[in-house]
Amino acid sequence: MKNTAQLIEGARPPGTPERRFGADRTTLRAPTVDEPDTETGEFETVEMPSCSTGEYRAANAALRERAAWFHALALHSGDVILVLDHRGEVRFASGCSLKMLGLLPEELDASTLSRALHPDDRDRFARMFRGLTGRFGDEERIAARLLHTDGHTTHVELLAVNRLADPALEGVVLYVRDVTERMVRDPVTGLPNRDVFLERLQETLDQPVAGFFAVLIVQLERYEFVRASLGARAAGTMMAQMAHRLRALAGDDWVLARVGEREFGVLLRGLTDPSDIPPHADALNRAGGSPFQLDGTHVLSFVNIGIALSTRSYDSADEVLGAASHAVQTARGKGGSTREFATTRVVTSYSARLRLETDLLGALERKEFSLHWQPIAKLASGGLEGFEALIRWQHPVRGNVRPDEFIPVAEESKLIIPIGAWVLRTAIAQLGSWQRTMNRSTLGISVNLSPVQLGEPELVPAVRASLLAHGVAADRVKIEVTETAFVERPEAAAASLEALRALGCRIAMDDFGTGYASLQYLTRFPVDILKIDRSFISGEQGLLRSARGRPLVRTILDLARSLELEVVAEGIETKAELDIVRTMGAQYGQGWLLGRPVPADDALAFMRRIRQAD
Ligand code: G
Ligand code: G
Ligand code: MN
Repeated sequence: MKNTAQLIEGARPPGTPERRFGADRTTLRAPTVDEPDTETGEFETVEMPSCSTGEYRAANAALRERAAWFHALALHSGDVILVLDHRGEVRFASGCSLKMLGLLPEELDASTLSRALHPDDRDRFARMFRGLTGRFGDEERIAARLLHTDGHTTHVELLAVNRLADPALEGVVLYVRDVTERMVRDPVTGLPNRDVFLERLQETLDQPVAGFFAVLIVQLERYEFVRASLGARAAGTMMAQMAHRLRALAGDDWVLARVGEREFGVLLRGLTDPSDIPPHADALNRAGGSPFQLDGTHVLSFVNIGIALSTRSYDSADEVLGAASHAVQTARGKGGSTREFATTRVVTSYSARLRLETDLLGALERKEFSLHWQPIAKLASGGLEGFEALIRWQHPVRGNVRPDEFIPVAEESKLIIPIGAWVLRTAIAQLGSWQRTMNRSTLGISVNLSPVQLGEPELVPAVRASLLAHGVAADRVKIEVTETAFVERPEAAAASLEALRALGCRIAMDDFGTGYASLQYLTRFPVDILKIDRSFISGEQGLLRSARGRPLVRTILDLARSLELEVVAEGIETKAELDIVRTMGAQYGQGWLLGRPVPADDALAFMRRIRQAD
């Protein structure tokens, strides 16, 4: 690099105006060019002493020849060099720099560099350049990205040297070093690094394909112990050996990376069934379980795995990785080679989350929760089937906090267990009271259950106790669960739902159609009712807005009929939507057209009104 730096100082692109050398600048030296003179075999410098016109001309010719020689050398050298004028316009580019940018020599123009710099790097470069042009002889180093004409990005380190006041050059020389490899690859394991993983993950989020994806974080245990006892090199070897095992397991479509000091990231794409994941997780577990050979010793270790599924809606790659990291910590907390699904998006910042969690802790005692009730109609007769209970939280400072915001936090902290128990108790008590007031024992309710509540031993006894206490028949209570419950806790979900059903409750699959592999679950789990997600009724994919809307809803209804399931169409907002789902044969409907969620008193008033109308 240094050699070429000095080389270029002597180079002058052909066609540029000849420069005069002042008395004190009569020598053009190429001191470290280790190229002997072809004739004498000696290293030479071109001397230009003060001289006569004839001598001067001869020397000048020699110089020009030499300049052409240097120029050709620079042009064909393996180095990536650009020479910019004081405005930052390209005056010279070596062949390699053209190759790096994907340009033909004739495509080079003054603005080549400003176009080739990644848009996010242009300002920074310009600022550096402006600063540098005022300081002759100074150099600046800056990291940037260059865009190839085929669209790919090269990570480079730029060394800019100000030779503007050097009459032989009158430019800023830019040496470009490709550091892509270093930027994208972890040198210890040879795997792509965290940045690359996040980039690929973001691409996957941005361009959804069929199926869903999962991010698994594999955390190697005993890494710290190895580092502390055998040293950093041994710890690196341990990671490298683990990486080797992971590569052997990786399918073609896996994205595998080192995402942390002792964490690997695995991105599995194009999954069609969540049951695809456990075998992979088991294989990863086994890979971590065989001994590592470190400095002649065998070290036994194991891994913990955190899993985030795209079935929960994440906005950014960071968020997915955060959720999987969080899950790995939970898994670790349980001790000994476990895996854990992320139960939630990790909400905003930890401090905000913690505050919310602290507030939630006292919310039950302070009686800040209430239930709102949204009517569910029988579509054939237009009569009232019942209500869905929807929790509301009146926060003392923040006011009304949406369930979408606090339920995930409650799930993660397991506070959803007492909160969910309160919802069930309160909802069943309310139903008992309404049935008596309205003298209508057929009135029903739906209660949403979090996956976290499934598997909780107190769940079923508590429901049974409430039903008895309020004289409510179990078949008037529907338990709504989302597909997530089946994915994340299949055994617990199946056991709890079977027990609730044995009690006489009915099970509804909520938000049906938004997940995947739903069909399998319908046969594997006890389900009585499908709630078609509102996005298929009134959303973008809905009945009136998308050509796919109607066939989709019709297919779900056909499926439900053949499996003898009842269907609730959610999100009915207009008369047109109501007519369509009714004609298609959905038994029940729910949505703003039929009634918004309202407090219990309003729900009672609503019942009285429609009874009068009957
Ligand atoms: O009301 P709406 O904004 O009301 O509800 C938002 C989400 O919160 C819905 O997906 C709904 O299923 C969920 N939700 C509402 N009430 C409860 C509840 O009592 N328990 C659980 N687990 N989820 C609820
Ligand atoms: O996930 P679940 O089905 O439990 O969600 C119920 C949520 O749907 C509540 O937030 C409720 O307020 C909302 N909701 C109910 N009916 C409609 C509707 O017709 N349109 C829209 N956009 N949301 C609705
Ligand atoms: Mn629901």
